[in-house]
Amino acid sequence: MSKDKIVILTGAGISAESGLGTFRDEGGLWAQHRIEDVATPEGFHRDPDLVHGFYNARRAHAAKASPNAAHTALAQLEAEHPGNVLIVTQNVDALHEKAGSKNVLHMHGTLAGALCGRCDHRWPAPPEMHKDDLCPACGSAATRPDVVWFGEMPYHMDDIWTHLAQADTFVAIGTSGEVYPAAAFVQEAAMGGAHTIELNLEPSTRVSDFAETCFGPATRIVPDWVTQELSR
Ligand code: BV8
Repeated sequence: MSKDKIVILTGAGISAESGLGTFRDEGGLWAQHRIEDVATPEGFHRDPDLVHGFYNARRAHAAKASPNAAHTALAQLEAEHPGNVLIVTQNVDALHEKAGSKNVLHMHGTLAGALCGRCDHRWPAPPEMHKDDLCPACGSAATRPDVVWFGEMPYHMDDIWTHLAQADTFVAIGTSGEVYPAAAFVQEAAMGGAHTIELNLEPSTRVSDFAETCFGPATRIVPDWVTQELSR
């Protein structure tokens, strides 16, 4: 059994078969809204009702969603692989945790979190958030979803760079490789000597950076890869 340190980056594609929309696929979330309007601080400032509505709908949808075979396979890998397994997810849903994964970093935040734009207080988000909600700590009407919008610094970046430098294997699952800094993780891991694998429905924009690729739905190719990894 290898004691490889495995770092896994997941994107919206791993949750697609759980019924949660991706961003850039046909009919995806960005097809219904412009990024600038719903996933930037400027868009939130311009129309907080629109942005709260966008995230309230996603929070309700995600709360009802169940993990699929890909999430479950990654939880099994964490439980049974003798080396360290870390999931860095771009996703704001909680499907990795619902599947049993413990070692998860949400670099773009979570739908389950609320943040005060005035005092930085964080608390569990209510099912619906509205622009007139008051921060439980400072009382300001400055509450927002605790997600990372475009132009904002993703969370846990120091930890993530350290783990990428130490990785023996880096796997990207269900991500188009369109958003930075996540899109650059494969190069960072490869520079540290990691073997790099892309598991995706179709080649991402960064496919040429990966040493190994496998294409198909995550619920098929991720369990297959985990079985192979655990038998090494
Ligand atoms: C930042 C919010 C720096 C929460 C999101 C170069 C360097 C650094 C930054 C930049 C740069 N160039 C541009 C930038 C700025 C920008 C950026 O990357 N822009 C892009 C559009 C070019 N990046 C940022 O602003 C980031 N911040 O860099 O800060 C900084 C420095 C100093 C000071 C301040 C800041 C912040 C980025 C975070 C933005 N927030 N989401 C939310 O609403 O969810 S990003 C958004 O896109 C999602 O969170 C998602 O995670 C992300 C990526 O999308 P994917 O997950 O890849 O999903 P996508 O739909 O694109 O693809 C799905 C894939 O799945 C496809 O490949 C498909 O084939 C596959 N698939 C589909 N079905 C299946 C499947 N695979 C398997 N099975 C299936 N069934």
